[in-house]
Amino acid sequence: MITLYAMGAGFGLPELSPYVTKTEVQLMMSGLKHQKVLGNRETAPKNQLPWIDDDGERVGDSTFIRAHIERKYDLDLDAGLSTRDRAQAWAIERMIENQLGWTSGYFRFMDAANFAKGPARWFDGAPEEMRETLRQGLRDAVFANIRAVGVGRHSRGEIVWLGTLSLRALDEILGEKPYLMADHPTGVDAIAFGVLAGLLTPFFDSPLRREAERHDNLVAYVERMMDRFYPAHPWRLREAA
Ligand SMILES: N[C@@H](CCC(=O)N[C@@H](CS)C(=O)NCC(=O)O)C(=O)O
Repeated sequence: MITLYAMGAGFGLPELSPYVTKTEVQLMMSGLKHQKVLGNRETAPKNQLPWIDDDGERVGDSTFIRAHIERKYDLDLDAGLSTRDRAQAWAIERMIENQLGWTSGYFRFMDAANFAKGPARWFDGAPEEMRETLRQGLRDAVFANIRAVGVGRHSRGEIVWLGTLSLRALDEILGEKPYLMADHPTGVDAIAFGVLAGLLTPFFDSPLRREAERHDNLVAYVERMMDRFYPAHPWRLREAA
């Protein structure tokens, strides 16, 4: 039995973390029996979520988790894709994780209003005298990471511009197709969905969310993935339809 260690639902999303979403969706795609529990970074093999415990085998990082389940259970989440399509899927995934995800994260953590209504609330249960220090510590740590990858060195407007380029690229790649690489979801759709849903959730306002909302095909794509993998989740786009 596989146990997925996750952040859990929140911010209008079925799962707070785009990377946990990626693994959860890929586990659903695989058809493997699994359970999801709340995890803790301190006890995770790579000090990040997601990680899985597969019958005592601990695997950290969404990409290594996918490789593990594909190898161990003889699965291929990109079945039917050509070698060239697989190469493109890998490049798209790297763009989403290494660039778009950070620009999205910037507005979740560095925008004061978004931080206050979102991540800051994780410390509501901490002793009052420690609360602000813990909140500031999280914000500083996330900003150090965003700066280390380069995105945090740019102005807010430049970060919107960078994220917009990735959104335009995804719009072009998806076009009128139902999923990024095929007429059914493949591995890369899991992270594309996770990051785009995190950007489009109405819980947070940001200039990048408004950019994403301009792309009708990406908005419909998130709704399609939500319908397929989280049909019970009250996603606002479903309500509006
Ligand atoms: N490369 C990792 C990224 C995972 C990741 O960034 N997880 C975040 C939650 S969304 C986390 O645990 N961050 C805590 C930290 O970096 O200290 C993966 O693909 O799993």
